[in-house]
Amino acid sequence: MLTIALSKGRILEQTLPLLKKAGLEIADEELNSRKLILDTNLDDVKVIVIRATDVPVFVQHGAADMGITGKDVLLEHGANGLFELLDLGIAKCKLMVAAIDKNKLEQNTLKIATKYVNSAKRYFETKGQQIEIIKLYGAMELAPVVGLAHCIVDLVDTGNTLKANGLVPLEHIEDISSRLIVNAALFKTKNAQIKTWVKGIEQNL
Ligand code: PRT
Ligand code: MG
Repeated sequence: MLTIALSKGRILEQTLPLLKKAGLEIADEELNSRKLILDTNLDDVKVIVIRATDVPVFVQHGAADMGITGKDVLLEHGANGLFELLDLGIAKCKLMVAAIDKNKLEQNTLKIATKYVNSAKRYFETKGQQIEIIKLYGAMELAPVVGLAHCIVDLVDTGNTLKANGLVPLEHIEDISSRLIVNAALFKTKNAQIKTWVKGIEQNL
């Protein structure tokens, strides 16, 4: 049996066509049900659909053999107990620094609102910039506007969200896309089965 952990939301939408091309299908009635473990067209493959941030946790602990989640999530989680096997090239965006104006970044201690605490720390550390992190779980764009922070570190795609809130993208931290990850130990014990899936997906990218 192989269990694959998928990220719900926008990543899932773009993942399903990739899996289908590799021969794995999940019926709409399964996807639309309230079940957390979904049957597929294959007897020996099950799928769990969970939050993107939970995918590396399930894979790291072997509760899922493989998983698909965003690079942004993996940068925060760390590589402990898992391997990143494929860049799927889906759900692409950029991790960026944004503020109301460029000169807001000129601070002795820069106040940064973000949910990407580790990535933000790493980025500003290499720049030698002293920072204070204000951890938020959503609506980051609000923070500079209400004076909670000097800037934000967040994902940017079209830039429309920033624009709508009077912010401008200023510094590029990382290119983000979704990745196929695998449990490091299970990659050895289930190597043949996992490699077959990796090849099947890779061929159709
Ligand atoms: O929303 P919820 O808290 O339930 O879960 P989630 O945010 O984890 O799920 P979801 O479905 O939003 O998917 C998140 C994952 O999709 C991220 O981890 C990324 O890997 C990937 N992704 C790709 C994005 C974006 N593009 C993206 N643009 N995730 C979020 N955004 C948001 C961004 O945070 C900002 O609010 O979209 C807004 C910016 O978009 P533009 O087009 O206005 O620039
Ligand atoms: Mg979201």
